[in-house]
Parts: sequence; structure tokens; C-alpha cells
Amino acid sequence: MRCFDLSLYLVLDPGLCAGIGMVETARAAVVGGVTMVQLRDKEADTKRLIETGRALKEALAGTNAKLIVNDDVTAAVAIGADGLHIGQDDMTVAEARARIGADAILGLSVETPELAAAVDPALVDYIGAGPVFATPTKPNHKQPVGFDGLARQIAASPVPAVAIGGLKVIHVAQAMAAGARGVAVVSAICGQPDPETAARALAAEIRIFRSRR
Ligand code: TZP
Ligand code: MG
Repeated sequence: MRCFDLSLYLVLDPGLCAGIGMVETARAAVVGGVTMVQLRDKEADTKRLIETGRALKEALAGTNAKLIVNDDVTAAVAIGADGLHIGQDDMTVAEARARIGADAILGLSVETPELAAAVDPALVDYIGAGPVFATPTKPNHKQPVGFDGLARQIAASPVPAVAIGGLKVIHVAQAMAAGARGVAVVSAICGQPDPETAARALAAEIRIFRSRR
């Protein structure tokens, strides 16, 4: 059963989490209200991803937060993660779905409305839509699309979307108003002096937005 809550999606970055590390950052962030945690470590090989992923899985056990692995399907399966997130230049969604199985969550990054419209809802569970703003966290990111571009991507998508790219507390309401089911952040939580408090502030904005609808 692919059941998940995209509200507050933390993408981990080993560099930005260097202080207390990815596992402790995730643990604190989930206490603060993070609902999904993505292990994204572009430098790590599969073995190291599996080690970190297993530690994350243990840290998140007993919470409702889902653990998603970026790019590496072998690691995702070995960890027993809840899902996998891939980009347009990674494996095909058909291959990803075949390898992770029917019960795992599959996410796909899209950067244009055309890519969003091409998403197969039989294979893909959610999209990461954006980037909303330019961000130093991902130096090679695609052209920022702003909230209007975000809304166009989301309107074209057959599956729910989480918005990503330079998002901070002050942007939550606009991202949600553009149709996002939730917000995905790296630096708004990773490397913040207190990741739990940072997550709590983002989660509160999401709740406030929903209560006003
Ligand atoms: N994909 C598109 S932008 C981005 C990723 C992984 C990085 C977002 O990082 P931040 O720090 O939330 O701007
Ligand atoms: Mg990728």
C-alpha cells in the first residue's frame, strides 16, 4: 500500500548536515514535523549509502515518516527504504518501478509542465516540482520557474507534487497555493542551528495554510 504524506519533505545533504550529521538531523526534523526524509548523497557509493540508510531507517522506526533514497535503487532495496526518488536523467520509471516493487513509493523530479504531463501515474507516485528559486544547494539545477511555473507544472501533473528549490518558511503559503501538496527543503532544515525548531516552523506554516482554506 503506497500511503504517504508529502507535507514536509526533508532532503538530506551530507555537507549541510555536517554538524550533527544526517541521521541526527533527520531524527530531530521528524520530531519537528517532517513527514518524508530523502537520503541524497551524491558523493557516497552504494555501500556507504546502505550504511547511512540503515541508520536512518532505525532512527525513523516508530515514526510515521517515510524514508526515500535518491538515485540508487540497489541501495534503496538493500536498506528496505519506503521508496526511491529519481530524476529525468536516471533510469526509466519503468525500470525503477520494476526494481523497487509495487509497494514502494516512487518519486520523479520534473522541471517543466511538459515533463509533468508525461508522468505515468501507474508508475510514479509523486513529482518533485521546480526548482522554484535558484539555490546554491544544487549548483547544476535547471532554470528556476517561480511560483507561476510551479503552478503550471503541478496543473499538468497527474500525481501530487512537492515543491522544491530555495524554499523557506516565508514561501510555504505560496507553494501550497500553487497546488503543491507539500514543500521539500534542504537548507531550511539541514545545517540550521536547531533542525527540530526549523521543521516545526515550516510545519506550522503548512498547518496555517490548510486551516485557512
Ligand atoms: N532539486 C532541485 S533544487 C534542489 C534539489 C535537490 C535543492 C534544494 O535545496 P534548498 O537548500 O532547499 O534550496
Ligand atoms: Mg538523480
